[in-house]
Amino acid sequence: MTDFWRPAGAGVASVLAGVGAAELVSAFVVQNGSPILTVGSLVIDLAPPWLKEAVISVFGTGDKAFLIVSLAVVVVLGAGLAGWLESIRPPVGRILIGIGGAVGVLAALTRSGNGIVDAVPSALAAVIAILVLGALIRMLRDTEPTRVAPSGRVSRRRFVGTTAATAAGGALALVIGQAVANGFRTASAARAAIRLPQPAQTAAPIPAGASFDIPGLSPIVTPNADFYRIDTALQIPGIDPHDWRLRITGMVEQEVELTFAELLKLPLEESTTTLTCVSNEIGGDLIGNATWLGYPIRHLLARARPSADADMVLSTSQDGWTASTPLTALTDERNAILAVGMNGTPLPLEHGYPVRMVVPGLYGYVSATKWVVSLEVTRFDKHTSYWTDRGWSERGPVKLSSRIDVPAAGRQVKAGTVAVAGVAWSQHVGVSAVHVSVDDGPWQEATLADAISPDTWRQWRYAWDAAPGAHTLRVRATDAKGLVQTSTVRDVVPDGATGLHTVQVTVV
Ligand SMILES: Nc1nc2c(c(=O)[nH]1)N[C@H]1C(S)=C(S)[C@@H](COP(=O)(O)O)O[C@H]1N2
Ligand SMILES: [Mo]
Repeated sequence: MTDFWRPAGAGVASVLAGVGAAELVSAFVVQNGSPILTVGSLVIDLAPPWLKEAVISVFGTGDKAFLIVSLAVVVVLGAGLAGWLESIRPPVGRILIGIGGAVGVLAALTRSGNGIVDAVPSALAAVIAILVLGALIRMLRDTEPTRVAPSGRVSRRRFVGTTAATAAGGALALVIGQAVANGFRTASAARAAIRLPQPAQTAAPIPAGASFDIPGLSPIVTPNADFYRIDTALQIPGIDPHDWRLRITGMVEQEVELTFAELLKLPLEESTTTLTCVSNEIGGDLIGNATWLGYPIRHLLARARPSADADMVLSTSQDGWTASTPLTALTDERNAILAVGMNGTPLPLEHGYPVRMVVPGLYGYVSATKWVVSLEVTRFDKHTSYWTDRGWSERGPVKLSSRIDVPAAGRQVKAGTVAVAGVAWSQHVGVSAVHVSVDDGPWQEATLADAISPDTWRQWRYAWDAAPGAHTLRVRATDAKGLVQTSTVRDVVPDGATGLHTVQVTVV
């Protein structure tokens, strides 16, 4: 093949397809693995200071744009070269692309705070580009005349059309990926700049006696980084707080609209509340306890004045997820809040930044709307919500439950006194007792740590005199109203699991 432009075009189209797909994947899955920006950052790190200064003095604040454009030029030239080389000396073109991909992977792995996943988009870009280039060059070969097919087996026009379509698809994916990632970056930057106001009312202090010092026992307050995350969001909504609005509409006398700045000026209150997912299996870890900073929803609803026959509030997130919460749970004296802070920081993006709902006593699927933007006052017989449309119960009060954290299931422990410990919860009612049974023996009373409030879980411990052999430990909680946790085993669908957490351990 003596042609230059056609194979060079195939090279550029292949790389566009690869990079486009990778940008899309990085925006939706990895969050910060954009191959273009990763390599760009590496270039910034490696560039000698004189070059950086020269670029800044010429381009000023356009220095980043200059970097991206230069990078794009280098990539396009390299891709064209790879296409041409592939047409005259396969697989040299594909090897060149592989080297480009390796630079991306290396750049991703050497950024501080990055892990293996961050290298996935660059690797993916290279793999896709190599496959596409192989296919396009094969197609190009088939356009050449042979003895049996004097005008080639594939028309040139078809090759050009396929190459153009590949390039266009890649470019589109790249633009979409960048747009999505940009929203996320804007939100992250805005979050970093936020100073949360001092609470007008601080949380009930966490008593020193609320925590036992037992390795492996869940900390009484769950650090944000360890807090379970459950949502339907493939891409975490990137909301600029300047654009955020909450609208209260529906069966109200007065519609209410609130900006983020207005929300922060209201007297915010701190409260510690344990959040649980209805999908939490017995013994599961879809539960966490945090100190939230927020504004009581009941005050906002009082401004809106719901009509007397309303019984539900349909909350909607920016990405269209909905929850149906009993109106009374938002207007009674419990601490149902619009939260802006979590354990002393603005809400993490994945936990609903800038604003989410937290309602003590209800499972998340009927109450804890993250990225919340609207509250529609309505009726249960008029509207359903995301999970109630999918077979989950209309009402979702949290069920009394308990969990053994230590010893962990399957663990070997030394004979003698063994600390058995865990957590128990019945949000908005409170836990009054926990009992442990060894090998189906009598229920022994465990020691409870101090309660923070009825809205939070409670640690417990039991000193077990363990003899060698295989043993079964079981836990059972009693709530503040005297209800004893049931041993009846029920699945999480439709309104939360029941049963007793049981672990097997070996004592040696
Ligand atoms: N926007 C939105 N909010 C949501 C959800 C969701 O899918 N989308 N899931 C809910 C469910 S089922 C639970 S259990 C809690 C989990 O909150 P977390 O991820 O902060 O722990 O969020 C709730 N809020
Ligand atoms: Mo959930």
